[in-house]
Amino acid sequence: RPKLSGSELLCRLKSQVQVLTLTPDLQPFASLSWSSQLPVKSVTSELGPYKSCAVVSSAGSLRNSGLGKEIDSHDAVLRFNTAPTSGYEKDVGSKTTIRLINSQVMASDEHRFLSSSLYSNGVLVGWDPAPFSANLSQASWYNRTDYPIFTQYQRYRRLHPLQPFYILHPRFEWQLWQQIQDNMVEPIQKNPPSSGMLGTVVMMSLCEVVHVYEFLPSRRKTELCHYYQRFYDAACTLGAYHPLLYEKNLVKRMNQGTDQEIFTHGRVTLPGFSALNC
Ligand code: NCC
Repeated sequence: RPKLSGSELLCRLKSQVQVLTLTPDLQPFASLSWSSQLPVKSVTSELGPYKSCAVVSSAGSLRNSGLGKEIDSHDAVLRFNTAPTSGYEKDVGSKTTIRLINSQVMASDEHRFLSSSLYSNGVLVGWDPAPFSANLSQASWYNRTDYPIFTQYQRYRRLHPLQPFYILHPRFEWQLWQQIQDNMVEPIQKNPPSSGMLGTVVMMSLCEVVHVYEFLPSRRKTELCHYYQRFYDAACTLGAYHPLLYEKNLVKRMNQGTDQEIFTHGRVTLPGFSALNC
């Protein structure tokens, strides 16, 4: 199979991957009493379009980056899981427009999802690793999520009824996974892409241009897992469960910025889907 160019890859992504969130009209939700708690429309028809966006990975290499001002200058900023801004403004900024959280964060007591103010700013988007090619039928995913996200979702919505809160459709996870696999020669593990990759594509569907910070590590590359924790593990940057290395390879090939910008700023520049002429 011929290796695709960066712009061919971008067009593939645009045509093959649909960013979709759960809505009350979808089965099995349509027949469940709490379905009215789900947003009526999918995330891409309710948010944006934004001009310029930032995706802030949680990587340890953000430490001492001084990127905070630049990150906050974007129209919308996406952050992940438990990544804080308070106390780290100089390096990661303080604006949070969207927070993408995995089901482990939504469901575990440790992260105080229901009570911590960390999650109460901006728009929440949750996701759970679904079995390969999952549809929404009872048998495949809804009753077999990795973590009990739907009970947590209902609780959270009751406590924060005005905060927008979406859940990614598992089909989106696997459409994106398929694009990663289609562009690799080796077979990759059948686990969904990391939050970082999912969030990047969510923003590509909401923004004209997307800047991703420290997903491709800069000269500050470190084994420090997160900028906000004293925990060292190279697998955070290179991947274990998620096909992270393959995701990064794909993003590298789609990058429209320079290698120098990656080296100095850990910054990748991707066009939003609306800006592509395919
Ligand atoms: O660590 P995590 O990811 O929350 O990081 C968010 C995204 O930033 C990118 N990243 C992070 C660290 C690093 N050194 N380099 C990076 O490129 C990745 O793209 C990553 O997705 C996740 O993807 O949801 C993940 O979540 C954590 C964990 O569940 C949450 O942080 C909550 O504690 C997972 N860690 C564990 O399960 C132990 C991680 O594997 C994936």
